[in-house]
Parts: sequence; C-alpha cells; structure tokens
Amino acid sequence: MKINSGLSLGAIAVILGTIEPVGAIEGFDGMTTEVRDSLSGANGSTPEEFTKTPSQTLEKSEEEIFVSPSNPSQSTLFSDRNDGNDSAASLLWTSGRPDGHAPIGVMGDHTHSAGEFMFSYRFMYMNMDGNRSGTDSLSEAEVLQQFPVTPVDMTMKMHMFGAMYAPTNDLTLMAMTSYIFKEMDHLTRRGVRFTTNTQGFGDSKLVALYRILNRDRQRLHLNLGLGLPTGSIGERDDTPAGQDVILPYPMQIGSGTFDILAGATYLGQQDRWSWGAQVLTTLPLGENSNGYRLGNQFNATGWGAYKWTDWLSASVRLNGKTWGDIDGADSRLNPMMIPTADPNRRGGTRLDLGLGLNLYAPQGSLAGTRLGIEFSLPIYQSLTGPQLETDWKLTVGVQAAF
Ligand SMILES: [Cu+2]
Repeated sequence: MKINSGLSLGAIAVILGTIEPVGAIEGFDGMTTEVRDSLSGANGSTPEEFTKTPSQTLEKSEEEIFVSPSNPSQSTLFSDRNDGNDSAASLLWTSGRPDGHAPIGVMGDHTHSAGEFMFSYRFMYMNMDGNRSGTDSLSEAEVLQQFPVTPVDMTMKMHMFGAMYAPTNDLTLMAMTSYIFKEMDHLTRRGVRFTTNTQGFGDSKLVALYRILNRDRQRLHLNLGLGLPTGSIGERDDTPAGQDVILPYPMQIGSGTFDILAGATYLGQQDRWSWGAQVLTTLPLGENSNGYRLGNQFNATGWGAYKWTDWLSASVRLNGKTWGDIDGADSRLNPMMIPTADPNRRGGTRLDLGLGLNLYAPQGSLAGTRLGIEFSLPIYQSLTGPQLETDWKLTVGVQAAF
C-alpha cells in the first residue's frame, strides 16, 4: 500500500467524518478504500491522533505517513493506538494489498470497513472427464457392465455475481448468485453417444460475516448464512430414453432446498507473507419438491500467499471437501439406467491443490480493484461411484470496492 503525496488532512477528515475538513481536498482519487480501512482503526473506534485538533492531526499524520518513504509496505503505518502499545505486535491486518483477499476460489474470506460496498464477478470452469469408484478409475466399458448408459465427461461454467456491504466494522453482509451452464456427454451399451445441456440461475446465498478477532495482524470471523433455492431442479433435455425427460441429479442447476451455511475464517499477515484458513459446512434443510435432499457438505481450506510487489501476490492452497449421498430420490429417475440417476452414488471426498495470482491496484483510477486467478487440480479423490471425476478447475474474478 503506497500513500502518495497529496493525501491531505482534508481527505482524511472527510473520510473519517469525525472532524471538519480544513483546506483543499486534494489527491482524494489516489486514496483507496483500503486506506480508509486502515485509518478507521481496529475496533470501529477512531485512532487517537484523529480526534485531536486538525493542526495536530496534520502534523502527526504527515509525520507518520512520510516517515519511511523508501518502505511503503505496512511497516509502522496506521498501528492501533487504542491499546497504548506501539510495538510491532499491535499492528493490524489490512486488506490493502494484493494478498489482502484470499485466492479467488475462496468465498467470504474477508470483511469490510463500515460503509464499504464491494461488487464481484467470478467465472469458474470445471472439467470432469472419466469415471471412478473409490480412488480407482473406471473405463467406459467397465461402467457399461453395470449400467446401460455411462456419463463420459462433463463441463460446468459458472458466472458468479456477488455484493458485499458492511453496516459496521464487525459485520459484513454478502449476497451471491450465479448463472450456470452444464454439459454432459454419454455413451450407451449400443454405442450411441449423446449430450445433454442445462443452464439457468443457480442457488443464491445470503451470508453474514461477523468479525470476532482483529489483533496482531490476525483476523477471525464467522460465516453464517442461508442458501436460497433459486436454481431449477426440473431441468429436462432429450435423451435416447425420450424427448424432454427429467435429467439426473448432477445436471440439475439448484438444490431445491434452503441450506444452512456455517463456518469460520482465519487470516494472518506479515510484511511479505500472508495465510488463511476457512471451514465451511452446507446443511440442506428438509426435502425439496422433487422428493430428495442433497448430502451435507463440509469444506476446509488453507492457503499461503507471498506478496511480490504492491500489486501482485501468488498463492498456494489446499482445499479438502467431503459431501454425502442424496437422501430420498426423484421418483422419475431410474437408478438402474445410469449412475448419475442413483442417489446413493453421489458422495465423495476430494483434496485439491490450487495455484493462484492476485493483482491489486493500490492507487490510480482503478484503486482498490482486484483481479484474481486460480487453477486447481485434485491430488486425492475418492467417489461413491461410478461417478465422474473432477480433473481441473479454473476460477477468474474481479472485485471492486467503494
Ligand atoms: Cu469484499
């Protein structure tokens, strides 16, 4: 995070809203919302120096801001004065750096300062090719010994839209929805190949992120939310079994249920390195209108990131996920026909390795805007199969805070 000359007292005063602006407001464009994040202090209280008279503030802040122009990284800037401790240990975690947000594949990783908005768009592409049962790969012929039809491969494209707003420094609200495209190729015992396609708005999420710790350059918040069944569970397409027939579970766009989303996120930071971890569980509530309920999901991830420059960081992430079979069944599906129609062949466990880059505009007209990319591959995968295995996943996203 660079503080350029031109960051005037006026700008600070207006942003904090605690003292009257004095003098011209210059260089406001160069100030990011992340700077405001840092300035507004840890616990929602105003740092002591900003509650003094404007002239005192000017001297103090300029002295602090320009004390070390050759080292624009976090160093001693904007420490939390409220605990009366100026040592390095009292420095606060800041989002104003490229790795101030988690790798782009992680959702709900950060909170915002009171009054901030953020909008995000992510594109996720997932490629699934070939079947497995347990950790063993199965050929098409092996699956066709058990079922008249086998899935061969599948792609999923997901456009995800998110908005965040922080009514207070401790509480950030998040809403997300998506538009999804799915395509699955199949092979029958008679050698016929066919493809089914579905698309539509996916399920949506409303999540509250509640910060419970913010000290020693570490943060911890709770992720508590509700999944909304805005995605369709009545998707149909033509297959050799008939025209416009109901499609198996993995081709449906939504879950059909309200879901409890619960978890926690931990973040830590040093001058060059940062790290984080998140656990998240998805618990569908009750049965959907087609007579089934997706399995519970549990996701745990941990990552480390290295900040190369003020605008670029690289990350390595492990993501473990386990999900259960389906309870109940859509009675229109024949589980003897194809494994994707069997509610007891849907569960699995996967460990993914992700490599990511985060770009961040610390200043200029795009200040506070981010671009993230993450590519991930499974390094362990065990499925209640036969079930299509995941081969790789790519997530690209932009985020803009105001
Ligand atoms: Cu955000």
